[in-house]
Amino acid sequence: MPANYKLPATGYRLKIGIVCYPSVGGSGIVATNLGLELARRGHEVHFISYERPFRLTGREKNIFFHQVNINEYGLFKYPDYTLPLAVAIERVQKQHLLDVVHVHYAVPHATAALLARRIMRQNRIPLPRIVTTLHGTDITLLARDKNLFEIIKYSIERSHCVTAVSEDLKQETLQLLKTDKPIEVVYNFYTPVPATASRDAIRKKLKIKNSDFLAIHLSNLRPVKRIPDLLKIAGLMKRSPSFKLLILAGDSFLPYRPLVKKLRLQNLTVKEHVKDIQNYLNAADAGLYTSQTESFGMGMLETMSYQKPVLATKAGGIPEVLRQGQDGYLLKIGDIKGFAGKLKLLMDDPGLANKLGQNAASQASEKFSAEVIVKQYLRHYQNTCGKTA
Ligand code: GMT
Repeated sequence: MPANYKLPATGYRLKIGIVCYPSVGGSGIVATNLGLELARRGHEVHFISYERPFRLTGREKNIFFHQVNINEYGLFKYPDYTLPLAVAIERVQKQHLLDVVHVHYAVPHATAALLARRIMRQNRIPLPRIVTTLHGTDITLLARDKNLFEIIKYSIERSHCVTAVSEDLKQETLQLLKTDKPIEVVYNFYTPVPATASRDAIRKKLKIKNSDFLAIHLSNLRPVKRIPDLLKIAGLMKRSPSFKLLILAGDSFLPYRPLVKKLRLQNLTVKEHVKDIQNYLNAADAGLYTSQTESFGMGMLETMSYQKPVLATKAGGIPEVLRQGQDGYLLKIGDIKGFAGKLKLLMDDPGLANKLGQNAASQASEKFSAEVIVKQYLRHYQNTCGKTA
């Protein structure tokens, strides 16, 4: 570690580049919050992306944003992002001499960072270390694509440090890529934001009673979330008139409208692109997640942070986040009746729902807080930088 990074009180002041998708699901949120937490601890953070992550105002101390400019040349059928990103990383390195470039997603981010490093070497610029965090989709979906497999494996194996957001994702990566690359598990973290609207005010807005039982789901509605299962559960719950389901959709709900009509659902409210999710989580009674797979499950963690019990599928890394019978219940994928049964159980026993919700919030703050997780990333950065290139 170069001597000039040592600060008397806070230890090393690292210069960290963060490459992420600014607004895609949980990974963008985790990367942005990580940058904010690092900056708060005195490190210098440089975000490199095609857009400023939406949670950044541009006025935060120790945070810089570098935009990747993409040109669409008529000559090429498809615009390319990897090459301008590599050039942007090289440019930032030349100006700021980063210690670490932390990329979220192997492709195209780690690939671009590795390419940038080749250019830096050629240009005799000091080299940063590459830390790659796997969030799931790059393995569970993209690595199964034979057109991408080799580049994903290469980008992971050539990174100086690789982290995965759950043990399940780590194991899946090792098996699928047939690699013995060391992978560190660093879970996601979430810091709850205080609600700015009361439970009553939100319920009034949703046109539901205070006594209604409100289950909440938040996601980008990708097929992997099994939204039809969610709707079928709401269909079974028509027997309990006080049951209501709220979906906070990160994408258009339109494709699911025909099923809503077919099931004649009157107990469903959908809100698209909500920014103040904390107000809705605060006003809910439980979380409902029916995913086919989930490397971690940020929506679940967010729900748990607001003291709500969660019902979710026993899939991927979810059991590492949600403890069966303690924070809520884990059910088989597609077990519509099972989900409805557990919802009924929580509705009939508010004491139980409350206890599970309290446990969920403790689990969220003890295992998945910024306090716990940011330290782990810093340790990996420092270990990685300590080694010679
Ligand atoms: O799930 C998605 O569709 C989005 C994707 C993302 O890039 O945010 O989510 C993945 O990363 C999240 C953050 O680490 C995890 O919480 C999600 O479980 C993971 N999604 C899947 O594995 C399907």
